[in-house]
Amino acid sequence: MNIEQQQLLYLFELPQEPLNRPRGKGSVLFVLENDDTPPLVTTRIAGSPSIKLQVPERNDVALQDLGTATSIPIGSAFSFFLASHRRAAKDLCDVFMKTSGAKDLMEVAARVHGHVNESLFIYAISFVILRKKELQSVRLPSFVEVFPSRFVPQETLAKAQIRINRMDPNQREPVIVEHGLEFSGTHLKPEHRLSYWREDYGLSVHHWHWHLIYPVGMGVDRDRKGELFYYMHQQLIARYDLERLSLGLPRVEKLDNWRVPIEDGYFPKLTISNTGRAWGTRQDNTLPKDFRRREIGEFVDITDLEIWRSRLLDAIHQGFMVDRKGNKVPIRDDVTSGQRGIDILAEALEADEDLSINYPFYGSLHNFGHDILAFSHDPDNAHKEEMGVIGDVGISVKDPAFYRLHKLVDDLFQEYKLTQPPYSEEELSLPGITIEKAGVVRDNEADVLHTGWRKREFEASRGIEFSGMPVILRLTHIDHKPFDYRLQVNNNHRGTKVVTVRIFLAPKFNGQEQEMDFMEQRILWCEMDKFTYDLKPGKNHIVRSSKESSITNLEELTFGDIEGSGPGNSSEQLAINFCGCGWPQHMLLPRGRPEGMVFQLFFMLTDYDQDKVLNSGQTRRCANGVSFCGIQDAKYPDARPMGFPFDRRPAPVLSEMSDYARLGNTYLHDVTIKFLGEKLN
Ligand code: CUO
Repeated sequence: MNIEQQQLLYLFELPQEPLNRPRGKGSVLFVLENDDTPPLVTTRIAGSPSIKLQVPERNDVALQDLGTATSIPIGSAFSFFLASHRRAAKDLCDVFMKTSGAKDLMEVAARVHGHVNESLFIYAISFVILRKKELQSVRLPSFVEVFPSRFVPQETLAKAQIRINRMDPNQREPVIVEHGLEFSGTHLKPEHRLSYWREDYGLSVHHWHWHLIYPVGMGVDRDRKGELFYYMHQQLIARYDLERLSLGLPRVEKLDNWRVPIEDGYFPKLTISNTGRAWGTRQDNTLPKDFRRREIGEFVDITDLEIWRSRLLDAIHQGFMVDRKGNKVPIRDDVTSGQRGIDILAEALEADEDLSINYPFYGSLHNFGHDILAFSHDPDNAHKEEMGVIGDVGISVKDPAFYRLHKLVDDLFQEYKLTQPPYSEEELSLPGITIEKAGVVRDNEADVLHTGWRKREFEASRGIEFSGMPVILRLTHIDHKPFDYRLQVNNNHRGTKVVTVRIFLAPKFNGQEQEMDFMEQRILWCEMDKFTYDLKPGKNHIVRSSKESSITNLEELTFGDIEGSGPGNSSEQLAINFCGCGWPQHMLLPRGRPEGMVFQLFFMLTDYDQDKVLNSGQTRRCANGVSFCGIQDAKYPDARPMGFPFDRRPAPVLSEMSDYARLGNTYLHDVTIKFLGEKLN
């Protein structure tokens, strides 16, 4: 572990415990000069710390300099969907951003630790590490280990503590806590059959990390940020629908009527920031109400959401938005300079108050949508209840209502996309290049893929103090057997041709078991991979591993991995420039069915000369998840609209998938996905 990493890693450990408690399994101690917090009296941790991190008094870090950062109570929820909380985050990040180097940041952060909300603290320090060039080598430990209480019910964690209290004090064997498969409910309600997916640890971590890189209201204006908000969430909804169809459930329905009760409740049974404070719950058939939280300083009416949606639809159908000065700004995706229409629309819809073309007029439909749902059980604080998880940027994906809200958001984006001109045959084809054959191979078997359950372990005792005893979380999650894509491609040019290979997956049949038409299948195509390839003249055999996917992240790095003592192949992971963003690799495939479910793979080769963007030798910090996360400090690496070629309606001459498949540079192929449950090897 390098020195920068060592200085910052332990700020993530035990976020709610005073900093003068030992960390790193007793090997690390922050020594705060002139600190009056009483030292820890009882502990089972043997030996004395070998690493002492000295924290001098910092007169430049007075609490009054933190602005609104101290306004969020310690132990309560922190929501990036609330403007007042975003301001608090901005104020704290500004203080941290002024530091130079890991030691300086560690000292400042250590002085702030314990004075600000724990979730806000972890957010701000993560935000700064990801943005500072000099901290490039510092890795963030898994969110699961920092906040285990966001993933495992309080009752289960409390039982682990009771076991420890009754154990022989000399025992050093870790206590194992199992969690899954039923997660938050029983199968009595059909929606609970998908709990394993919504409550997957990797999905929450992905969503948390994505919003950390692409935040609103933080002065971050990254290349095509708005478009990526649309695309990443569109793909998330498509993948959710693939999972629903696998289970025989209907596709998710948009939440477009806020005046009727929301059928599905949600009871997370989790606590906030490892404290005893519980997340709010929502009963079945809760009627959304106007949001009136004086203590947070935020108010919004259902009518506001309706007005903003209507204004956004007007803009989409009229082809322009109106800026703060009353000027008409056209929204189109086929522009050669300036912002694409999808970017302008997304910044107004999400909404980023600084980047929205007209925040007072178009409002903040998506953010306040989260808030109204998060507080629907206690909109005016009459019961002093905490927000629901849908208010938390990490674990909002656990709540079924999240998908209904985001289906509404996606519906608006799709409405816009349908106004864009279809791609011509010329834009879709690539003369001289033919895919002869393409498919997948797993364990020497062609075109049959396997999914099932696996288990993954994390150290809960890195986030929660269990009297100094190690506690391991063993989480059950969906996974699949790795496989290879294989393509046989003919290059009829005389020289090498560089192409982009695009691979998508969609179900072949809809909920009524009918073969889907183009428009039904269009928004269900999930990106599986995208990479460049140098085609030599003549025949080419391309083999690509599913593990290399352009959308996925490698496995989560634990504290142990970063320290070099983890069970995984940490050296291999750390050798790669790893930023932790990306769809979880273990969720790359939809579940399929025990008897097998037919999906279609779509392969497409396009001209890299037209796809490439000029990044002028920028160093690539993150090697993974680029399709959903972009590249740090560089432009998004594909000039085409995100989701190409399925982001638009088809041209009349190419109205079915079979028309697409007749282009030489594309290939459509059936594949079966079998769910093996516990038998996945
Ligand atoms: Cu990711 Cu609503 O934007 O949760």
